[in-house]
Amino acid sequence: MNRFSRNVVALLLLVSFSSIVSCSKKKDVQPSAKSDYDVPAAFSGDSAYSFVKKQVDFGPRVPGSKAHTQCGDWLADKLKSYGAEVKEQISNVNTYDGKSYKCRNIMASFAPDKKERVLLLSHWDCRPFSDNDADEANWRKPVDGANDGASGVGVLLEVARQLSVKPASVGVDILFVDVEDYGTPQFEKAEEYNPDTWCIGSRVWATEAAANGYKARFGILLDMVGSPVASFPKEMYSMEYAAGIVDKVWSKARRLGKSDLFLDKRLGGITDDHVQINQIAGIPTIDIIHYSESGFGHFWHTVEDNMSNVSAQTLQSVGEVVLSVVYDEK
Ligand code: AHN
Ligand code: ZN
Repeated sequence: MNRFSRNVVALLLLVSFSSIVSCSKKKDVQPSAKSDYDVPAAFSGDSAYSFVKKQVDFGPRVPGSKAHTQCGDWLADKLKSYGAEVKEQISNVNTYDGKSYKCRNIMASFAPDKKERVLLLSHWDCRPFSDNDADEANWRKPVDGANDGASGVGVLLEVARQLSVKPASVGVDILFVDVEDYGTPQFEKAEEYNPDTWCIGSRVWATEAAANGYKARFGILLDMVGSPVASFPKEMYSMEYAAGIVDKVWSKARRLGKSDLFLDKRLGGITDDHVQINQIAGIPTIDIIHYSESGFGHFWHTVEDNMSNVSAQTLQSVGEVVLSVVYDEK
């Protein structure tokens, strides 16, 4: 073969190879029609994972503990470092056991002067009890809260980092609420289930938001979004108060190929922070929360809620969906 024909063969190989590649690519990424596929926002699941681990490394962020104070300081500093205006709402609250704690809600505002806003939130405190543990000896130990608490916060810290690089068209408020997970433990047999013992920080925040006339187009709560075997059904209160937002987020997830996580299936209502935001502040807010007919996962409210039950891939998927929804708001 002379040099010319060698070049022709090489060129032909290149052309046919790239057409194979582009052909298989099209098959992989296009579920049906061309317009049915969205490009996801840039988001690093590894970065989110490192933010989850950082929180867990402080120790259980139980109200009143040193780990709680240290982690709260770190969260506020981190949000400031991304250029957000950070405000803290400190109040004294009483838990089911009659104890009093300093409740510390932390809110970061991106583009605080914009009228059109989106609210993203997670709880950052840890449950002081592992009352769902099979071993009774663990019931009064706090959870590490890798999935229950740290996962949502980790995703939202990475959202904040991305917003510092590429701002959204609308203003974005990232809210970390405190004292969500101090609800009456199962071992307090005398106590009736009382939903008011949960979600104390978000109730404080929503009450002040209502008084101050705070407005946002919608809110998205992230709760337990890190499990390697996560599934997010359409939660009942989210459907009741904000069906259009559920549709917006689940449609985005479908167009990003994440329907294995964001299930097209309705399931029962969960007592969670979004209920407070809906009922008290009147902001249509949904809950992206991992649960199924069998509960919140085998590690939920046990000493197993640690980094071994957090996946960078799940964090990546949730972050891509949420941030892509935010960037779509004009
Ligand atoms: C109850 O179990 C009552 N609510 C679930 C909300 C929750 C607890 N999220 C995290 N921990
Ligand atoms: Zn919990």
